[in-house]
Amino acid sequence: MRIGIVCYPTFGGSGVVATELGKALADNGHQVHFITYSQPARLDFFSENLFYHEVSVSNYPLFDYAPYELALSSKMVDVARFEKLDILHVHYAIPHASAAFMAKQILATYGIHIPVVTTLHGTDITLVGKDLTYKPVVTFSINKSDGVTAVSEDLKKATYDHFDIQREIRVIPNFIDLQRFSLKAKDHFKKAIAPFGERILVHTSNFRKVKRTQDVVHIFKQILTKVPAKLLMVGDGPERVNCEALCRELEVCEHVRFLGKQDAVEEILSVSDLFLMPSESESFGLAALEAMACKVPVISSNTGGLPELNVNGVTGFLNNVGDVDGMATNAIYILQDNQILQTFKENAIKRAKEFDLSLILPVYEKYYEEVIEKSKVAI
Ligand code: GMT
Repeated sequence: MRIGIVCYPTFGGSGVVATELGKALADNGHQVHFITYSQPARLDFFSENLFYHEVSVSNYPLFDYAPYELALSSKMVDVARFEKLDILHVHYAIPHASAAFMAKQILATYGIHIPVVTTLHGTDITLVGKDLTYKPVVTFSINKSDGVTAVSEDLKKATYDHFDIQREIRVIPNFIDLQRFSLKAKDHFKKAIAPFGERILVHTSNFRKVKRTQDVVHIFKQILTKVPAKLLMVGDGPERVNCEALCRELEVCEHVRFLGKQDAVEEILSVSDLFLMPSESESFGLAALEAMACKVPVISSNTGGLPELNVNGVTGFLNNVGDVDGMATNAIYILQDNQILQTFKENAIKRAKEFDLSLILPVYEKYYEEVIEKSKVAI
């Protein structure tokens, strides 16, 4: 199959899922064409089946806002025509689904009919998408896609709850390449962070408000009263500066390290004991799955799709959003006892195996085939 993938090229979850999916499809013999405004963060190697087409937006003094969506549609038309794509798969509805709709209409004038699959990832529905600024366009472009997937049952439900959607949405969860994530922990790295065998807690995100990163620091402060520990904060974003200030205020700086954006997150996770994800909303929680794949149990909020991944009392614990005390109590329970920690670690990896790439890739492939077949009938 010749597949066009449109996504955000950044470290965000939707971009990671799109890139890992494209790489896996290419490994499986498909020709994959990425269409984005810069090289996706994880598209870092050469493969004969992988292609990257950059969308460049030409500016003009008249534009306060350069029309990215038009440039994207034009690029989709160009790539679809000349690379003879069979399907376009867009990740994150805004603005990719409406740009794909536009491209599809233009392609039809050349007698080319290409089905579009839209994958809903999270805030494109739960936060940004339902804002009235975008809602009519998001609703329209979801209804007009030839296939729509959501990364959890909860996100599917939220889409039906918030938008007037007349079509089927298929749930295909996030996945993990367990081979990449089953690393042996680097002892020297662990020793450098926790020289006296302290427990290592970790949080990875893009430090947006929705991640409630300050809760991470509050939880950690409480953990420190019972368990010697260190906290690794991985990633960057608008909330980082507030978290750093909070660390100073709570006098925990000597135990916290802000590592910024990291490519090899698996190396950090593999030395960690517990992952903290107190998000306000989380459609799936790919970062938590990555932690679990490295044998790291998860303390998370019980919002969105997280209960579909993190099993309460088995792979970690789930608490209400903002229940810092509850999260700290559960974290201490796991960390205080070696045997309990070990059991949670084993459970975490066992659960992660249910989301292995080898299980989810064929689901996407079958879905593409199904959508292509259906759209042939519709022509
Ligand atoms: O919706 C977002 O915040 C953006 C998106 C991203 O690109 O970072 O994250 C979402 O997609 C991930 C991949 O499907 C999910 O694992 C995340 O849970 C989800 N984030 C939220 O729902 C906040």
